[in-house]
Amino acid sequence: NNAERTYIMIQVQRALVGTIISRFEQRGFKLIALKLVHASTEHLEKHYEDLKEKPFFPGLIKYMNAGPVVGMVWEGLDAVKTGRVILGATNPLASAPGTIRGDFALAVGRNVCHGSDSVENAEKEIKLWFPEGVVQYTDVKAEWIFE
Ligand code: YYY
Ligand code: MG
Repeated sequence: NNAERTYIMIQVQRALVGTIISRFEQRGFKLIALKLVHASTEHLEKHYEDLKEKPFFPGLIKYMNAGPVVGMVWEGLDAVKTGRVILGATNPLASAPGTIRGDFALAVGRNVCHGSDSVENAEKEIKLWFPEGVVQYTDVKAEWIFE
């Protein structure tokens, strides 16, 4: 699906915002929403609600609330799965070099970025972070990227 959307979120403190945006731009995705926020714990608990029984949940919320994040929505062919490939495996130990986590992270609890894991969760996350909606425009490079 050429119009699939994924929600990608990055920790600002590692100073990788530009790098991560570049990788999604260069791959051919279309940026349709972006914001810099210091998310509340309540908001983050909603975002990660599927994980609330996990032992690492409190640490995860604390880490994501410790500084600002950039949240964005990228659109394009298989955006959810390809977005996850660009980010790498959850545990940086298993992330291939060339991925965000494989290049810039070592510890699972400090793995820099979030990416939606299914189309259904992407839709939920996009609504949660961008209740005002995304930006509509024509991606002029699209016909050079999609058949
Ligand atoms: O989707 P993804 O971010 O790759 O992993 P999730 O299973 O959704 O977990 C979210 C987040 O929680 C993960 O990126 C790091 C953290 N985490 C952790 O600190 N320790 C674990 N054993 C598993 C996940
Ligand atoms: Mg996840």
